[in-house]
Amino acid sequence: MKKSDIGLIGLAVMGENLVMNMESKGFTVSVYNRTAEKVTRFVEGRAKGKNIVGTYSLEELVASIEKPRKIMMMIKAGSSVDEMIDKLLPLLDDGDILIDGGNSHFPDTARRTAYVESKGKLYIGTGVSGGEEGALKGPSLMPGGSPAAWESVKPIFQSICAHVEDGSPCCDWVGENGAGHFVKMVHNGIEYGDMQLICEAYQLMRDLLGLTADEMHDIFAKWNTEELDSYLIEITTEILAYKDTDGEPIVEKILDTAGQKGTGKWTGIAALDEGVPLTLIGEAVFSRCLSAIKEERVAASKVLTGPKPSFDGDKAQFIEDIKNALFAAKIVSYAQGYTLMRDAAKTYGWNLNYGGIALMWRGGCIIRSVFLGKIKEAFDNNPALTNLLLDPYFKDVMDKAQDGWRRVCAAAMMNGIPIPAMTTALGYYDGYRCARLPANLLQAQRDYFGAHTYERVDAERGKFFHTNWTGEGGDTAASQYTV
Ligand code: NBP
Repeated sequence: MKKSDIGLIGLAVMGENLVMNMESKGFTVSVYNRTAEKVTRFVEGRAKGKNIVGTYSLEELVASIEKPRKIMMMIKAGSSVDEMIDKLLPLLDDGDILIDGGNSHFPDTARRTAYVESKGKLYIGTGVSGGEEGALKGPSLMPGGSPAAWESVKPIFQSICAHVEDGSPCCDWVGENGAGHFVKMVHNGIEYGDMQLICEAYQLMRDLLGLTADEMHDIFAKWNTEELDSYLIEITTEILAYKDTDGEPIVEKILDTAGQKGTGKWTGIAALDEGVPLTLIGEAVFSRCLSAIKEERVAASKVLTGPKPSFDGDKAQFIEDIKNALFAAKIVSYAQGYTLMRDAAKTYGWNLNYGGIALMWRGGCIIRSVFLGKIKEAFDNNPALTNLLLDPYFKDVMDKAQDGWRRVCAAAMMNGIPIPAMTTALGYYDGYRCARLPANLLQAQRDYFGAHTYERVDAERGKFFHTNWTGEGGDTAASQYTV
């Protein structure tokens, strides 16, 4: 009997759909699940009559796959992946490939790659984005790990992934060890930022302009035909039109407390570790935290005062301004996310292809958008681009969008409407283009209380000075350190 092209462990929503996708592209897939009934249910249900082989032990699974074996785990991230690796390794031959398609944290993937390689096998940790539908019809795939594994896995991954209009696959090799999961983590962080920005646009329209869900639906529908054309704007448009059984918009009946699974938090922590100002994603994570303390907010709303929102300007102009604020802040978010990837690549020795990453995100995943095509062009034109904001196309957009963006931030502040992501993005933009920040005073403060020293504008970089500010401290300076 012909052996399978690949094996997959974990028949939950993602695993099942990926298997169906692989089979539909002509691959024979062996499947295994810890709870055996799920294998039976799958092979006798959705998988019936297809080139899908049910197996009931890891030994049976391994024996059914063509060498070098490729086994993809789509199981709950965390210690279950380590346990599964330890069960599989003794059953495999040298050169076989283990693939983790779960949402694993990138340091775990780096550790597992080294561990599996030390046993003579190869390892891939791949980001999979696009949810259930993406898994079935074409996800964005971001593989990293052992480079030697890529040639064997590439034909499968590049045929099951999403493809953009010109046929390019939304999947390419990202880099060594944890690079694939790092890029997926940043993708998720950017997703948090994009969602928060859309929510802020919605709050401005609802609470300042007093628009109805139907009116907002029409605005988002129009935006989805312009620069903001994206999956998240598209689903927002549909959500705003969706009515509950009583004919009222269901969105207004949903409790305003956001959940999170941790990948936004990981992105923020990675940015703090790298010393990269990833302010927008940080605010997006904190906004979810603020939303979660609903009871506390309700109590505070009865105690703390602020302005009553009122708008008597040109509504159509302000809606255009909100669009510009959303677009400009989104560009800042991607500029920050790309800076994080660039700095992490230096830290971890990855040779990341930034245009290629934009292409991987261009289709199949939650942040897919027309705009990512422009990011690809920017990095194709200049692979060493320091910051997306400096690309001529994006500089031009910022020039044109910023008047409206500033008006929106000012109006929100004056009317007491919280738009932390849009405003922090503006703070970053103004800080990044500021040749002289007030950090001279900050350095003076540090030197005053802790003799931490400072550099001078009239001396070469790297030369440090200390002032005896009070006349009481000595001339001894603290040692240099950077965080
Ligand atoms: P879940 O994350 O809910 O995991 C369920 C699967 O893990 C089941 O097959 C379960 O087997 C298996 N499993 C568990 Br739980 N503990 C196990 C263990 N110790 N040993 C072996 N198998 C174990 O499934 P999912 O939502 O399909 O996601 C799969 C992975 O893909 C996760 O890492 C997730 O973060 C990631 N992901 C999910 C999405 C999404 O939209 N859902 C998108 C992208 C990535 P059982 O049937 O025996 O309990």
